[in-house]
Amino acid sequence: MATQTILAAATATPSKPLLSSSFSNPIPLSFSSISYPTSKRSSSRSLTVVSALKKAVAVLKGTTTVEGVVTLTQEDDGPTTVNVKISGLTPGLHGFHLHEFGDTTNGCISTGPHFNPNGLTHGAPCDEVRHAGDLGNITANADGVAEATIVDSQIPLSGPNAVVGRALVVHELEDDLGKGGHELSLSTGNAGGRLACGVVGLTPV
Ligand SMILES: [Cu+2]
Ligand SMILES: [Zn+2]
Repeated sequence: MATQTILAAATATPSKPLLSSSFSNPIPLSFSSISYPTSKRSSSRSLTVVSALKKAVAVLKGTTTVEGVVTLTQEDDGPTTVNVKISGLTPGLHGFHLHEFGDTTNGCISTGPHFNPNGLTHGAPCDEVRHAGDLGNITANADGVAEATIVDSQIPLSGPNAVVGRALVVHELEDDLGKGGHELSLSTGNAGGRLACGVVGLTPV
């Protein structure tokens, strides 16, 4: 049926057959050439609606009892909201980052360094100089459960710096946010071992 439609369009408007078919919609095709600007506008609008809300999830696991689920949502080109719930931690602060690779073939080690598309040094989420993946610390309560909502503009779910396919990692120790004076402060925040990690994947909205 689509083939017949395109042939009909080509016959009806031989001057612009490709454009007419590109923006074709259920409107009768004899209208295509005269209603072309309208068709184009409605086509753009429908694409915007489709991409308005994006959602992703990471299921964090490791070699210990630490585990969790993290969801990420982004509306249009706005900031990404990260909802974290991780259990099995020691009470207190734990570094929490978006690492470069969604590769767990060698456990959390193979997720690589912090996601750093701008080539900067490690910092706090509120710093201008930071890795895009620097999400700071999450705090576990006396039961070892950390729940947090993080809103961040450097971890989009689409576009050139999209984090889908990369990994979230929770660490053994507190992230010093680049200010600890340790040799690892400006690369990892000296946050210690990687307790659990999970690859960020798209999920239904
Ligand atoms: Cu990390
Ligand atoms: Zn970092």
